[in-house]
Amino acid sequence: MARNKIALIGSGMIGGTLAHLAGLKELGDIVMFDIAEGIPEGKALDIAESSPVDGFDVKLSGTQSYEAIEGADVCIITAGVARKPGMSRDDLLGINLKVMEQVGAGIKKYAPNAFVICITNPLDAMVWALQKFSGLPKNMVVGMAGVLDSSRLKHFLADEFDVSIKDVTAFVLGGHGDTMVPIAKYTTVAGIPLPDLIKMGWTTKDRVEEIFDRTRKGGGEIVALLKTGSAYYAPAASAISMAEAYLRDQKRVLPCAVNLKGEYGIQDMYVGVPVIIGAGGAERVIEIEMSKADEKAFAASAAAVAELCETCAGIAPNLK
Ligand code: A3D
Repeated sequence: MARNKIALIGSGMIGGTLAHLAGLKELGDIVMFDIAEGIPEGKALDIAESSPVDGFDVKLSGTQSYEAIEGADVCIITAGVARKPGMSRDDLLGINLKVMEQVGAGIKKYAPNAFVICITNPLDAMVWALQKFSGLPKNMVVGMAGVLDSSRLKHFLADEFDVSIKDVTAFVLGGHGDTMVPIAKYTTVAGIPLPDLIKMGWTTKDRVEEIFDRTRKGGGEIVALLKTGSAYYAPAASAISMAEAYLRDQKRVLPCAVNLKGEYGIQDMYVGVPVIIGAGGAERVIEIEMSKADEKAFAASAAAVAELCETCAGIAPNLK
Protein backbone atom coordinates (compact mmCIF):
# COMPACT_ATOMS: atom_id res chain seq x y z
CA MET A 1 0.00 0.00 0.00
CA ALA A 2 1.34 3.43 -0.93
CA ARG A 3 2.17 5.74 1.95
CA ASN A 4 -0.21 8.53 2.83
CA LYS A 5 0.73 12.03 1.77
CA ILE A 6 0.46 14.93 4.18
CA ALA A 7 0.65 18.51 2.93
CA LEU A 8 1.50 21.21 5.45
CA ILE A 9 0.48 24.61 4.08
CA GLY A 10 2.50 27.04 6.15
CA SER A 11 5.88 25.98 7.51
CA GLY A 12 6.33 28.37 10.38
CA MET A 13 6.42 27.43 14.06
CA ILE A 14 3.37 25.15 14.00
CA GLY A 15 4.16 23.83 10.50
CA GLY A 16 7.66 22.73 11.54
CA THR A 17 6.35 21.01 14.68
CA LEU A 18 3.61 19.30 12.66
CA ALA A 19 6.21 17.91 10.25
CA HIS A 20 8.34 16.60 13.10
CA LEU A 21 5.40 14.93 14.88
CA ALA A 22 3.95 13.48 11.66
CA GLY A 23 7.41 12.06 10.89
CA LEU A 24 7.88 10.55 14.35
CA LYS A 25 4.44 8.91 14.07
CA GLU A 26 5.11 7.77 10.48
CA LEU A 27 1.76 9.19 9.37
CA GLY A 28 2.95 9.49 5.78
CA ASP A 29 5.30 11.36 3.43
CA ILE A 30 5.33 15.07 4.17
CA VAL A 31 5.33 18.05 1.82
CA MET A 32 5.98 21.38 3.51
CA PHE A 33 4.70 24.43 1.61
CA ASP A 34 5.41 28.08 2.38
CA ILE A 35 5.77 31.33 0.44
CA ALA A 36 9.01 32.01 2.34
CA GLU A 37 11.76 30.55 0.16
CA GLY A 38 14.11 28.16 1.89
CA ILE A 39 12.10 27.79 5.12
CA PRO A 40 10.11 24.66 4.16
CA GLU A 41 13.11 23.20 2.33
CA GLY A 42 15.39 23.84 5.33
CA LYS A 43 12.95 22.45 7.93
CA ALA A 44 12.16 19.39 5.78
CA LEU A 45 15.87 18.63 5.38
CA ASP A 46 16.60 19.18 9.08
CA ILE A 47 13.79 16.81 10.14
CA ALA A 48 14.80 14.25 7.47
CA GLU A 49 18.31 14.34 8.93
CA SER A 50 16.85 13.44 12.34
CA SER A 51 14.98 10.42 10.93
CA PRO A 52 17.94 7.99 11.07
CA VAL A 53 18.40 8.86 14.76
CA ASP A 54 14.73 8.27 15.61
CA GLY A 55 14.25 5.57 12.98
CA PHE A 56 11.25 6.85 11.03
CA ASP A 57 10.80 6.15 7.34
CA VAL A 58 9.05 9.08 5.71
CA LYS A 59 10.03 11.34 2.85
CA LEU A 60 10.09 15.06 3.58
CA SER A 61 10.29 17.89 1.06
CA GLY A 62 9.84 21.65 0.99
CA THR A 63 8.23 23.70 -1.76
CA GLN A 64 6.80 27.04 -2.92
CA SER A 65 4.62 25.34 -5.52
CA TYR A 66 1.09 24.07 -4.95
CA GLU A 67 1.70 21.42 -7.61
CA ALA A 68 3.81 19.52 -5.06
CA ILE A 69 0.77 18.88 -2.82
CA GLU A 70 -0.97 16.97 -5.62
CA GLY A 71 -2.99 14.00 -4.33
CA ALA A 72 -2.45 14.82 -0.63
CA ASP A 73 -4.59 12.75 1.76
CA VAL A 74 -4.42 15.36 4.52
CA CYS A 75 -3.72 19.10 4.34
CA ILE A 76 -3.02 21.04 7.53
CA ILE A 77 -3.22 24.80 7.16
CA THR A 78 -1.18 27.21 9.29
CA ALA A 79 -0.39 29.73 6.54
CA GLY A 80 -0.84 33.34 7.55
CA VAL A 81 0.24 35.49 10.44
CA ALA A 82 0.19 34.66 14.16
CA ARG A 83 -0.56 36.93 17.13
CA LYS A 84 2.00 39.19 18.77
CA PRO A 85 1.47 40.68 22.25
CA GLY A 86 -1.43 43.14 22.25
CA MET A 87 -3.15 41.54 19.25
CA SER A 88 -6.41 39.61 19.41
CA ARG A 89 -7.07 36.65 17.13
CA ASP A 90 -9.61 38.79 15.30
CA ASP A 91 -6.92 41.38 14.41
CA LEU A 92 -5.52 38.77 12.02
CA LEU A 93 -8.72 38.50 10.00
CA GLY A 94 -8.02 40.75 6.98
CA ILE A 95 -4.55 39.38 6.22
CA ASN A 96 -5.38 35.74 6.83
CA LEU A 97 -8.59 35.84 4.79
CA LYS A 98 -6.55 36.67 1.68
CA VAL A 99 -4.22 33.79 2.53
CA MET A 100 -7.21 31.41 2.83
CA GLU A 101 -8.32 32.42 -0.68
CA GLN A 102 -4.95 31.36 -2.13
CA VAL A 103 -4.78 28.19 -0.04
CA GLY A 104 -8.38 27.26 -0.96
CA ALA A 105 -7.58 27.60 -4.67
CA GLY A 106 -4.43 25.47 -4.30
CA ILE A 107 -6.26 22.68 -2.48
CA LYS A 108 -9.19 22.77 -4.91
CA LYS A 109 -6.83 22.27 -7.83
CA TYR A 110 -4.35 19.77 -6.42
CA ALA A 111 -5.85 18.00 -3.39
CA PRO A 112 -9.65 17.94 -3.80
CA ASN A 113 -9.95 14.59 -1.98
CA ALA A 114 -7.98 15.61 1.10
CA PHE A 115 -9.13 15.89 4.69
CA VAL A 116 -8.35 19.50 5.51
CA ILE A 117 -7.55 20.75 9.01
CA CYS A 118 -7.36 24.52 9.42
CA ILE A 119 -5.40 26.08 12.29
CA THR A 120 -5.02 29.65 11.02
CA ASN A 121 -6.74 32.27 13.20
CA PRO A 122 -9.32 33.61 13.73
CA LEU A 123 -10.06 29.92 13.50
CA ASP A 124 -13.82 29.53 13.13
CA ALA A 125 -14.09 32.27 10.49
CA MET A 126 -10.99 31.12 8.59
CA VAL A 127 -12.12 27.48 8.34
CA TRP A 128 -15.57 28.65 7.20
CA ALA A 129 -13.97 30.80 4.48
CA LEU A 130 -11.49 28.07 3.52
CA GLN A 131 -14.27 25.54 2.95
CA LYS A 132 -16.05 28.00 0.68
CA PHE A 133 -12.90 29.03 -1.21
CA SER A 134 -11.86 25.39 -1.71
CA GLY A 135 -15.32 24.02 -2.52
CA LEU A 136 -14.41 20.75 -0.75
CA PRO A 137 -17.22 18.79 0.97
CA LYS A 138 -18.07 20.31 4.35
CA ASN A 139 -17.40 17.05 6.23
CA MET A 140 -13.84 17.07 4.85
CA VAL A 141 -12.90 20.56 6.10
CA VAL A 142 -12.56 21.05 9.86
CA GLY A 143 -10.89 23.46 12.26
CA MET A 144 -8.53 22.63 15.12
CA ALA A 145 -9.25 24.50 18.35
CA GLY A 146 -11.33 22.39 20.72
CA VAL A 147 -8.71 19.66 21.06
CA LEU A 148 -6.17 22.30 22.10
CA ASP A 149 -8.49 24.23 24.42
CA SER A 150 -9.65 20.97 26.05
CA SER A 151 -6.05 19.79 26.38
CA ARG A 152 -5.13 23.03 28.16
CA LEU A 153 -8.04 22.53 30.57
CA LYS A 154 -7.07 18.87 31.14
CA HIS A 155 -3.50 19.91 31.94
CA PHE A 156 -4.62 22.58 34.43
CA LEU A 157 -7.00 20.13 36.13
CA ALA A 158 -4.47 17.29 36.32
CA ASP A 159 -2.08 19.77 37.95
CA GLU A 160 -4.75 21.06 40.33
CA PHE A 161 -5.84 17.60 41.51
CA ASP A 162 -2.37 16.01 41.20
CA VAL A 163 -3.73 13.17 39.07
CA SER A 164 -2.58 11.67 35.78
CA ILE A 165 -3.57 13.59 32.66
CA LYS A 166 -4.69 10.17 31.38
CA ASP A 167 -7.63 10.20 33.79
CA VAL A 168 -8.90 13.68 32.96
CA THR A 169 -11.45 14.28 30.21
CA ALA A 170 -12.72 17.72 29.24
CA PHE A 171 -14.85 19.41 26.63
CA VAL A 172 -14.30 23.03 25.64
CA LEU A 173 -16.82 24.02 22.98
CA GLY A 174 -17.93 27.10 21.04
CA GLY A 175 -15.74 29.50 19.10
CA HIS A 176 -11.97 29.62 19.61
CA GLY A 177 -11.78 32.94 21.42
CA ASP A 178 -12.38 34.47 24.80
CA THR A 179 -16.01 33.28 24.54
CA MET A 180 -15.13 29.56 24.39
CA VAL A 181 -17.26 27.40 26.69
CA PRO A 182 -15.73 24.81 29.06
CA ILE A 183 -18.47 22.30 29.92
CA ALA A 184 -18.23 21.36 33.63
CA LYS A 185 -20.74 18.51 33.39
CA TYR A 186 -18.62 16.63 30.83
CA THR A 187 -15.28 17.45 32.40
CA THR A 188 -14.28 14.52 34.60
CA VAL A 189 -11.58 12.81 36.60
CA ALA A 190 -11.90 9.05 35.97
CA GLY A 191 -15.52 9.64 34.99
CA ILE A 192 -16.38 11.79 38.05
CA PRO A 193 -17.85 15.08 36.75
CA LEU A 194 -16.45 18.40 38.03
CA PRO A 195 -19.70 19.37 39.83
CA ASP A 196 -19.39 16.11 41.85
CA LEU A 197 -15.73 16.82 42.60
CA ILE A 198 -16.82 20.20 44.01
CA LYS A 199 -19.43 18.43 46.19
CA MET A 200 -16.74 15.97 47.31
CA GLY A 201 -14.60 18.90 48.49
CA TRP A 202 -11.79 18.33 45.95
CA THR A 203 -12.11 21.90 44.73
CA THR A 204 -14.43 24.87 44.89
CA LYS A 205 -16.71 26.56 42.36
CA ASP A 206 -14.52 29.68 42.48
CA ARG A 207 -11.34 27.71 41.84
CA VAL A 208 -12.99 25.93 38.87
CA GLU A 209 -14.04 29.33 37.50
CA GLU A 210 -10.41 30.53 37.79
CA ILE A 211 -9.20 27.44 35.89
CA PHE A 212 -11.87 27.93 33.21
CA ASP A 213 -10.80 31.53 32.85
CA ARG A 214 -7.14 30.55 32.51
CA THR A 215 -8.21 28.07 29.80
CA ARG A 216 -10.11 30.79 27.90
CA LYS A 217 -7.01 32.98 28.05
CA GLY A 218 -4.57 30.09 27.53
CA GLY A 219 -3.41 31.28 24.10
CA GLY A 220 -2.81 34.82 25.37
CA GLU A 221 -0.79 33.51 28.33
CA ILE A 222 1.66 31.85 25.92
CA VAL A 223 1.78 34.89 23.59
CA ALA A 224 2.66 37.12 26.57
CA LEU A 225 5.47 34.75 27.59
CA LEU A 226 6.94 34.11 24.14
CA LYS A 227 6.63 37.74 22.96
CA THR A 228 7.56 36.80 19.36
CA GLY A 229 4.59 34.61 18.40
CA SER A 230 1.96 32.22 19.67
CA ALA A 231 1.80 28.63 20.94
CA TYR A 232 2.97 25.87 18.63
CA TYR A 233 3.77 22.60 20.42
CA ALA A 234 0.25 21.97 21.79
CA PRO A 235 -1.54 23.28 18.67
CA ALA A 236 0.56 20.97 16.47
CA ALA A 237 0.01 17.94 18.72
CA SER A 238 -3.74 18.63 18.66
CA ALA A 239 -3.94 18.80 14.85
CA ILE A 240 -1.85 15.64 14.53
CA SER A 241 -4.35 13.76 16.72
CA MET A 242 -7.11 14.84 14.30
CA ALA A 243 -5.07 13.83 11.22
CA GLU A 244 -4.29 10.46 12.81
CA ALA A 245 -7.97 9.88 13.65
CA TYR A 246 -8.81 10.39 9.96
CA LEU A 247 -5.92 8.43 8.42
CA ARG A 248 -6.30 5.47 10.80
CA ASP A 249 -10.12 5.60 10.89
CA GLN A 250 -9.98 5.78 14.68
CA LYS A 251 -13.52 7.17 15.10
CA ARG A 252 -12.26 9.43 17.85
CA VAL A 253 -14.66 11.79 19.59
CA LEU A 254 -12.91 15.14 19.46
CA PRO A 255 -14.11 18.70 19.94
CA CYS A 256 -13.50 20.34 16.54
CA ALA A 257 -14.83 23.30 14.58
CA VAL A 258 -17.23 21.66 12.13
CA ASN A 259 -19.84 22.92 9.72
CA LEU A 260 -23.20 22.74 11.48
CA LYS A 261 -26.34 22.00 9.52
CA GLY A 262 -28.95 22.81 12.14
CA GLU A 263 -27.26 21.02 15.05
CA TYR A 264 -27.21 23.23 18.15
CA GLY A 265 -29.62 25.48 16.20
CA ILE A 266 -26.81 26.72 13.93
CA GLN A 267 -26.85 26.80 10.11
CA ASP A 268 -23.79 26.78 7.84
CA MET A 269 -21.28 28.01 10.36
CA TYR A 270 -18.20 26.45 11.92
CA VAL A 271 -18.31 26.24 15.72
CA GLY A 272 -16.52 23.87 18.10
CA VAL A 273 -18.62 20.83 19.05
CA PRO A 274 -17.86 17.16 19.76
CA VAL A 275 -17.60 15.18 16.53
CA ILE A 276 -16.54 11.69 15.47
CA ILE A 277 -13.47 11.82 13.22
CA GLY A 278 -12.80 8.76 11.06
CA ALA A 279 -12.19 7.79 7.45
CA GLY A 280 -15.32 9.74 6.46
CA GLY A 281 -13.87 12.97 7.85
CA ALA A 282 -16.21 14.68 10.31
CA GLU A 283 -18.58 11.72 10.45
CA ARG A 284 -21.11 12.62 13.12
CA VAL A 285 -21.77 15.67 15.24
CA ILE A 286 -22.69 14.81 18.82
CA GLU A 287 -25.36 17.06 20.29
CA ILE A 288 -24.84 17.11 24.03
CA GLU A 289 -27.24 18.47 26.57
CA MET A 290 -25.98 21.70 28.14
CA SER A 291 -27.00 23.57 31.26
CA LYS A 292 -29.00 26.75 30.66
CA ALA A 293 -25.93 28.86 31.50
CA ASP A 294 -23.70 26.88 29.09
CA GLU A 295 -26.37 27.09 26.39
CA LYS A 296 -26.41 30.86 26.78
CA ALA A 297 -22.61 31.07 26.71
CA PHE A 298 -22.49 28.78 23.65
CA ALA A 299 -25.04 30.98 21.82
CA ALA A 300 -22.98 34.10 22.64
CA SER A 301 -19.84 32.38 21.37
CA ALA A 302 -21.59 31.34 18.14
CA ALA A 303 -22.84 34.92 17.72
CA ALA A 304 -19.24 36.19 17.97
CA VAL A 305 -18.24 33.72 15.21
CA ALA A 306 -21.21 34.83 13.06
CA GLU A 307 -20.05 38.43 13.36
CA LEU A 308 -16.56 37.49 12.13
CA CYS A 309 -18.04 35.56 9.19
CA GLU A 310 -20.12 38.65 8.30
CA THR A 311 -16.94 40.74 8.33
CA CYS A 312 -15.27 38.17 6.04
CA ALA A 313 -18.21 38.23 3.64
CA GLY A 314 -17.96 42.05 3.62
CA ILE A 315 -14.30 41.85 2.56
CA ALA A 316 -14.76 38.92 0.11
CA PRO A 317 -18.29 39.08 -1.35
CA ASN A 318 -17.75 35.74 -3.18
CA LEU A 319 -18.07 34.08 0.24
CA LYS A 320 -21.81 34.81 0.50
P1 A3D B 1 4.20 31.44 11.86
O1 A3D B 1 5.37 30.83 12.55
O2 A3D B 1 4.22 32.91 11.60
O3 A3D B 1 3.98 30.65 10.49
C1 A3D B 1 3.07 31.06 9.52
C2 A3D B 1 3.72 30.74 8.18
O4 A3D B 1 2.77 31.04 7.17
C3 A3D B 1 4.97 31.58 7.89
O5 A3D B 1 6.07 30.71 7.65
C4 A3D B 1 4.60 32.37 6.64
O6 A3D B 1 5.68 32.54 5.72
C5 A3D B 1 3.51 31.49 6.04
N1 A3D B 1 2.63 32.19 5.10
C6 A3D B 1 2.19 33.46 5.15
N2 A3D B 1 1.42 33.71 4.09
C7 A3D B 1 1.35 32.56 3.37
C8 A3D B 1 0.71 32.19 2.17
N3 A3D B 1 -0.03 33.06 1.49
N4 A3D B 1 0.86 30.92 1.72
C9 A3D B 1 1.62 30.04 2.40
N5 A3D B 1 2.28 30.34 3.54
C10 A3D B 1 2.13 31.58 4.02
O7 A3D B 1 2.85 31.17 12.68
P2 A3D B 1 2.46 29.88 13.54
O8 A3D B 1 2.88 28.66 12.82
O9 A3D B 1 2.90 30.11 14.93
O10 A3D B 1 0.86 30.04 13.53
C11 A3D B 1 0.14 29.84 12.33
C12 A3D B 1 -1.33 30.23 12.51
O11 A3D B 1 -1.94 29.39 13.48
C13 A3D B 1 -1.58 31.66 12.98
O12 A3D B 1 -2.67 32.22 12.28
C14 A3D B 1 -1.93 31.49 14.44
O13 A3D B 1 -2.73 32.55 14.94
C15 A3D B 1 -2.69 30.20 14.39
N6 A3D B 1 -2.84 29.49 15.66
C16 A3D B 1 -4.03 28.90 15.89
C17 A3D B 1 -4.25 28.20 17.06
C18 A3D B 1 -5.57 27.55 17.30
O14 A3D B 1 -5.76 26.93 18.32
C19 A3D B 1 -6.63 27.66 16.31
C20 A3D B 1 -3.22 28.10 18.00
C21 A3D B 1 -2.01 28.71 17.74
C22 A3D B 1 -1.82 29.41 16.55
